[in-house]
Amino acid sequence: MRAVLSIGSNMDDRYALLQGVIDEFRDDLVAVSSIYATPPWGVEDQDEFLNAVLVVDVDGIPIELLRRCQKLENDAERVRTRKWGPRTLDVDIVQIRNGAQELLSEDPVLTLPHPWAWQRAFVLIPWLEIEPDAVLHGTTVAALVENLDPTDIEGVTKVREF
Ligand code: A4P
Ligand code: MG
Repeated sequence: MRAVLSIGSNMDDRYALLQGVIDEFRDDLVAVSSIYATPPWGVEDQDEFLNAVLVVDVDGIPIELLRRCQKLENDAERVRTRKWGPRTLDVDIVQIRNGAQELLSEDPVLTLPHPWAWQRAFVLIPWLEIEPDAVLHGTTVAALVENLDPTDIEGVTKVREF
């Protein structure tokens, strides 16, 4: 299966934390976006984030991928203080596909696609960079980006490549 992962960090050595995710998935990597600096979304009184999106090709079932993502978060000694609050590392599964088929799940343990992705510039813009034809909820990611608030789009700035 193919999975689109969104990774983010706004604490400690943000570059190293994101690089650690790339290293973990190095054998499964299909594509990886540049690193973007992004203003905090949801809870605004916290530091700037670095975000990126990767596409991986993995075997196994979706919950195993979620556990792998959560292990990375735990290894980063992430402490959960508050929803949408500061974090050393966040690894979210945005979408899982089998061929052209998008997996849908309303299970709170693994909701697919990720419930907020469609309105998050920090997910959609890096994703568009690596999959210009991507589709989410039946809408192209390009169209979702066009519908974002222009200030949200401007806030997401490319910093460098991995
Ligand atoms: N979960 C359900 N579906 C998924 C999925 N598709 N991918 C469950 C990953 N996890 C999923 O997550 C809570 C629960 O979501 C987990 O138990 C998992 O089983 P969490 O990581 O413990 O809590 P959280 O991350 O604080 O909450 P939440 O709602 O997941 O926050 P988000 O959506 O991760 O947003 N602003 C910028 N600029 N950049 C960011 O990266 N990130 C967030 C966090 C907020 N603002 C941001 C950024
Ligand atoms: Mg999360």
